[in-house]
Amino acid sequence: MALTLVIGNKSYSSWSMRPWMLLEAFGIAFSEVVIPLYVEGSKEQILNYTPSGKVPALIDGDVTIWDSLSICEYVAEKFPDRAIWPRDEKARALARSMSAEMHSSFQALRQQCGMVVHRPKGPLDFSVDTLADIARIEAMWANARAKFGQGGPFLFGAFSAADAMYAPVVCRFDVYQPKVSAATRAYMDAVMATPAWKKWMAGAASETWRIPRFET
Ligand SMILES: N[C@@H](CCC(=O)N[C@@H](CS)C(=O)NCC(=O)O)C(=O)O
Repeated sequence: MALTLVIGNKSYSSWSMRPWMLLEAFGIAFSEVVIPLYVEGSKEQILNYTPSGKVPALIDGDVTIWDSLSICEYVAEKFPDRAIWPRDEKARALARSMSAEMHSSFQALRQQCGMVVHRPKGPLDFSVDTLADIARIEAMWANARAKFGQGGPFLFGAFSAADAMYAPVVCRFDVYQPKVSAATRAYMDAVMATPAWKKWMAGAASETWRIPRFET
């Protein structure tokens, strides 16, 4: 049975981008349903697919999985032949910790620098809390790369679920242009060079919907 991923606008929906990038990067076949968010009828449309009332959701036959991180876990279990999480136990533990931290943290960055892929590039007056989030993320990325990044340009060498979880942060850093280290920039460039990234951005560019309150 084919997988279906229900997502929001590619221009704004950072949570949708995560499992979408994962499926694409690993060449896992799926069809997508895009629901324009925050317009009349959006919620009802989402509720037709998932009781959470939020995207993303993955439909696999009669199984519905919602919430970005649990979708990554489901995909990892369903495709054990792919290294969705790093194969090394210690690397995997770190990848999961970093992904969980992404999922539960960085409210300041998320609030001040919403993902708006077409926003003209340039910095804001970043708050102290946003700068602390950025510093924490850079430190985590550097640590993962130093310990486990030898085999490639991604956090754990080869692309993994951790990179998918941080892809919208790469977008935010690229769009809002905080000062980052050369190593951070090199990692961002590697993510932005993936076919999955380019395909997501091409999809976003073809969208006509705009959510005025997200435009900064
Ligand atoms: N913790 C959830 C967050 C999901 C979420 O907040 N999705 C937003 C879009 S990025 C949404 O569905 N908003 C529509 C709404 O709340 O009506 C996840 O990781 O998937």
